Amino acid sequence: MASEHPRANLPTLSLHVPEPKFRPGDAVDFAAVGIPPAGEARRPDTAAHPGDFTDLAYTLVRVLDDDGHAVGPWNPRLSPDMLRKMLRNMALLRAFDERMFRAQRQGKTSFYMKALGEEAVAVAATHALDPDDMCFPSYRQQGILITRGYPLVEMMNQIYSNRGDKLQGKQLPIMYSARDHGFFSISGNLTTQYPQAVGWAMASAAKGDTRIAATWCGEGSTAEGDFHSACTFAAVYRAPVILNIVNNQWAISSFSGFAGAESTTFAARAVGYGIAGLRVDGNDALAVYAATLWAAERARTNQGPTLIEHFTYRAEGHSTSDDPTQYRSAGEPNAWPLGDPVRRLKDHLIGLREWDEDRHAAQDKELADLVKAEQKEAEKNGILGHGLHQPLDTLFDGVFEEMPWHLKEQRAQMLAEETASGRPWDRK
Ligand SMILES: Cc1ncc(C[n+]2csc(CCOP(=O)(O)OP(=O)(O)O)c2C)c(N)n1
Ligand SMILES: [Mg+2]
Repeated sequence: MASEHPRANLPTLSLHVPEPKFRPGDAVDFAAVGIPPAGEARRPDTAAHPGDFTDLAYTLVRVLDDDGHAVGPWNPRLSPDMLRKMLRNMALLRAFDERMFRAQRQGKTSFYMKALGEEAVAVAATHALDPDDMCFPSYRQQGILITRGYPLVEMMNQIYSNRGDKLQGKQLPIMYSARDHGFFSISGNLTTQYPQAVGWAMASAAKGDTRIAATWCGEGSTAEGDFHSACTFAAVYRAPVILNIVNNQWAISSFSGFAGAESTTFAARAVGYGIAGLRVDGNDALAVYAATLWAAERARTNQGPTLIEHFTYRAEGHSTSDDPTQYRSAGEPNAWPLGDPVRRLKDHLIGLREWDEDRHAAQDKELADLVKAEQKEAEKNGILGHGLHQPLDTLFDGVFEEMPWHLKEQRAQMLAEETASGRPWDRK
């Protein structure tokens, strides 16, 4: 006779629901985060087969040691001038973020996202790429534009959605687009940039071009289907693309465990696809630079894609709409074992006797003044809440090369209604 439960001798099934180690109020100890010594990871030839160095997906490529020395086979041996340039761009990114965050708090824009603690990821990678390589970023790689010399005032015009905004207020603040700087339009829909980057890289190869593509997404975004279809295409066609995962431990209030971090590394995703995979200390500008240069060389010589996990930490809230004290321990940022990327590069330069604290403080002041001056310029074009900055009829521009008939009709209807309402649309 059947028992009440069809298989009463088996345990009932249950699900594992990940839980972060530390919640608000908890003391933080990151000792369980395995940090291998700098200089330990091997550096394979760029022509090596991905299957021959899968170990690099489970360790950390690190160049800067705890004393600020550059050690091991990944040391890119950059000139002091180059190191100073990189440091300056990272510090400029930090100054820019600080100022724009404050502008949001002052009600001058509706939204901002900082990259605090992650400055090395975008800045060092951009220095290692060629200026005409095509970037497909997420919303946290404003360091690409800053490193490529995109005018800060243009970034601010976009953040303010003002008269000077080249995107005519059509994008959420910080979702830049700069074709002439090799910076693809940012999308709020997570990970759409991945298949786009792979498609662009495939087209570059199909046309016999020499330019490669690079893309970035957060660790949480690797859970999107787009991530996986992009990896399949990149692997199958050996597309000349660098696939970056910025593992900053958090996806708004969800910790990395919800995207799979409890079971394996994000770089290990590469192994299943047969893609070259590297796991890199994302707070070490020299490691990020070296890994990107290595991946770029693979792409340029038709060795195919490389997936790089940048192991880092999001030191502040997800965006100006977020309050991280509600879901994580306030002790986390300071306890993060890989330190502050700006301080680590600064210490390295000081150790080389190519920099000092006074010069650094003077540079910080100079950069803060520069950002302030650019902000003043941008604000001449308007800020949030000071009326409509773009004529209403531009609402329909710039989407289709030729406007379809139904949009023409809608535009005409909108303008007719505006006129009939007696309120002039142009309230600049
Ligand atoms: C398809 C989609 N799903 C959800 C969201 C909402 N959302 C915006 S950012 C974000 C977290 C992303 O985290 P991660 O990929 O780790 O990137 P990070 O913000 O840490 O750089 C989420 C869930 C979205 N914008 N698009
Ligand atoms: Mg994240």
